Amino acid sequence: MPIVSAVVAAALGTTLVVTATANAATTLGAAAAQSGRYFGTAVAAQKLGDSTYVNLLNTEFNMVTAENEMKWDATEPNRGQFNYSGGDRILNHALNNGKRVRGHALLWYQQQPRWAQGLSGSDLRQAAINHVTQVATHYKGKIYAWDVVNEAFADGNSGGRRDSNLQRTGNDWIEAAFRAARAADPGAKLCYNDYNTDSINPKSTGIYNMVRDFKARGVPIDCVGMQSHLSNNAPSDYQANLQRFADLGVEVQITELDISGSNQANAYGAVTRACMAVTRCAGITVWGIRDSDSWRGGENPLLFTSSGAKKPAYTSVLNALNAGGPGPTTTTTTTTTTTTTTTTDPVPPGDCTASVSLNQWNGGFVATVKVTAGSSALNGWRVTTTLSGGSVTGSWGANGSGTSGTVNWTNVDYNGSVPAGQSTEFGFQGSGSGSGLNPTCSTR
Ligand code: G2I
Repeated sequence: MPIVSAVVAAALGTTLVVTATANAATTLGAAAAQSGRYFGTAVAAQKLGDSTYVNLLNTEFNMVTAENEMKWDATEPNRGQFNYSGGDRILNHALNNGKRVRGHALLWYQQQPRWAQGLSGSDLRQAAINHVTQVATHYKGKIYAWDVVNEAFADGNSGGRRDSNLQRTGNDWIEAAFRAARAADPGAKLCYNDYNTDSINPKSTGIYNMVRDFKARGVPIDCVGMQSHLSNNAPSDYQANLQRFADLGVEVQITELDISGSNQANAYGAVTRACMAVTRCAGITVWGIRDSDSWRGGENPLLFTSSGAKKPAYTSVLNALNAGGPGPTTTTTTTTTTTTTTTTDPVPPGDCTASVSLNQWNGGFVATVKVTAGSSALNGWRVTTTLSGGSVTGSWGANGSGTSGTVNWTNVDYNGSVPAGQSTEFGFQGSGSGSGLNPTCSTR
């Protein structure tokens, strides 16, 4: 995407939009945000005291996944006894620094606590579903997307499920988990996450068939996570594979990207471009920050060296994000115009105001809405927007009442409290026009 900056001037009562020269973003998160996407990393709680690590995290990324701290063994070490210390630490660091969080992972055949490994049948099913309910409830309103089920399909040519204690409780364990997660946290996107799904192959096709079936039967599923632990290359049909999932009506998210080998920089660029080219590819998460943070010891598969320097792969990702499609709602790559429209509703002191910054192009838009508290603090807010023709395809930081016409947006748990005079933001993306949103704010 040619990055454009815009000048909005009131001239004789009209709005003048001036398209200026390219003005590329300089961090991964900011570059991804230009198209309404995110760029995230896995984070390990024990590294939050390492200043090089934290500086890179805070500067470069706007999405966070707990590398291990939200898994079953960490969160429910004894049956019915929950421990959220590591997960909360990561979540709070992320939210306090304006980042969103992907929850990983509610159910997985690995990293189960010992007590669960010893269960089977209906006892295990009940424990598993209770686990989903409890953890999703603990984090309710704070998680952007949950990996509800991780790695449930077999490698190889069968296209079927992997054998596991969970699978032996009955084939419907996955849908039961998704339904429980939806009931516990209706605001979180619910993803199925797996690896070796980077091309059109029997395993990814097995997952594709499951997602199609879930959509047909109304089982709640919003996204498919492609882990993308790659070596040297992205498969040639990487983008086509993302696209076929997107065409089922789910988002795709690249959830654990790391790439080893001498072609690393090119391969990272190819993966990033593929995501940018797929309307419903919501964002990319790399599985660690520096090479020394990687689970793939010695393979150096990440974007920063062990001492925290940017690698060539970093530059190719950044360039691809800056050059990519204008947003998850369109594949138009030509003219993009950024219009900044600010609408401020006059309100009495103690109330709130809302303004919108709009990035729009032919066929879609991303709206970032700023909510500002008046002379007293807010404890919950509602913003009303009006869509004239366009419709909402995704949002963050607020719950919307619908996708077209008048939409009421209410705060989520973490951004309802706004000190006097201060602001918070939420956003949404849509198809069609985002003009005339005219946001108004009220307290709840
Ligand atoms: O295996 C790579 C990833 C594949 N997809 C799911 C991810 O959740 C998974 O992440 C890795 C973590 O990066 C590792 O850090 O999952 C591993 C567990 O299967 C994690 O390794 C474990 C070690 O095996 C444990 O010995 C250690 O106690 O990390 C734990 C915490 O450091």
